Amino acid sequence: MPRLFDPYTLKSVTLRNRIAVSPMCQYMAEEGAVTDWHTVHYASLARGGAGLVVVEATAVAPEGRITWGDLGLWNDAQAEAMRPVVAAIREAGAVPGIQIAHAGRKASANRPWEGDDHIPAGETNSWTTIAPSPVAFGAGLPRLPEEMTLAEIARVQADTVNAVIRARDLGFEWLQLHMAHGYLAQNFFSPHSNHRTDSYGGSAENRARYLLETLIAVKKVWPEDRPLTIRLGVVEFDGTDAMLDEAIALLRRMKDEGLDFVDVSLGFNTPKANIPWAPNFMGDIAQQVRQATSLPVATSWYIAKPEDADALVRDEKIDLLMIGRPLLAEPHWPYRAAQELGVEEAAWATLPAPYAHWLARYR
Ligand code: 536
Repeated sequence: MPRLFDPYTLKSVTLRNRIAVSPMCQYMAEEGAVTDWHTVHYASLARGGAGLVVVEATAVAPEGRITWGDLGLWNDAQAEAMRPVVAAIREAGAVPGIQIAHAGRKASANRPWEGDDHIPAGETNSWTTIAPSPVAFGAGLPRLPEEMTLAEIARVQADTVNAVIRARDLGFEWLQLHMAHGYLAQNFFSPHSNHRTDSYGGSAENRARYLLETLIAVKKVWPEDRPLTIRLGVVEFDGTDAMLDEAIALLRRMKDEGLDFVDVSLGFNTPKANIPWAPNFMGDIAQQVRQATSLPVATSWYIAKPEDADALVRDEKIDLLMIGRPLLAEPHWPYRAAQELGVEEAAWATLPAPYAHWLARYR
């Protein structure tokens, strides 16, 4: 029976435990580049003891940023600025991962604590948004995106490959392509946002084309021995259940093309969703995806109690826990979790020596 504090190996990568820091946007970048904020933030999370730290959504192109404060990897200066983050994560004993993203029709917004809404056209930090179809998200994000031409689709896919090359050369060992949360890939996948009549729209197969093609293109440049993963929105909670079946069919195709792992998440692609927020509510959905695809999975969302997290791993509903917000409150959540679960040795292994030495001595 696997447990939360057992190591986890995928391809040539071994994590010291099953706890992964979920990618969490900080919106603190300058021109897409890492600032001191990020280096301290990621060092702190890695020192907290997780096995894997996935750096937040990092845009493949300027118009693919959610806000002006998003990280990017569309130029070499951004890659250079990212180096200390990779080093800090590795130095703390965690594996450095990164989420590569394009925000599609949700781009050009204010930072969440400054409104979280679209910045009106013409104002500072506002830019033209692009998506599969000229359909706005709706409440809060009303901007009409421009419909992408076939050339623009190819351009964003090329940008994605170039960002992945930069991530690879920086030494990131775990790649997550962001295909969830109402951003560009999810815009293609969902009939809420994809009304195209060409080969990228219509049938489920056509709506999946952008995602599958992007994975195949990325596979060509991402090293064979490092995990190639995606975060996919598999449920929308919009009153229909077509999406989960379509997601499973897509994941099976992707597995044949070299996908190693899926982080099971939500669509967040319509404001009309009715999400049943509750502790562990994604666990059974993750397990369903795991069983139907035979891919290893992670999930997230309202999993904050160590015993719940350990149970999800023990019951083989998930292979890895992607934990986000509880770590903002308590970066050393893994240490507390190991203590609560009675895994004494693992608890000490989560801590850097200058902390562990003194905590072990004065108890
Ligand atoms: C989803 N979010 C996901 C983001 C950025 C902002 C918020 C992403 O994938 N880049 C979310 C929904 C509800 C609560 C917390 C987070």
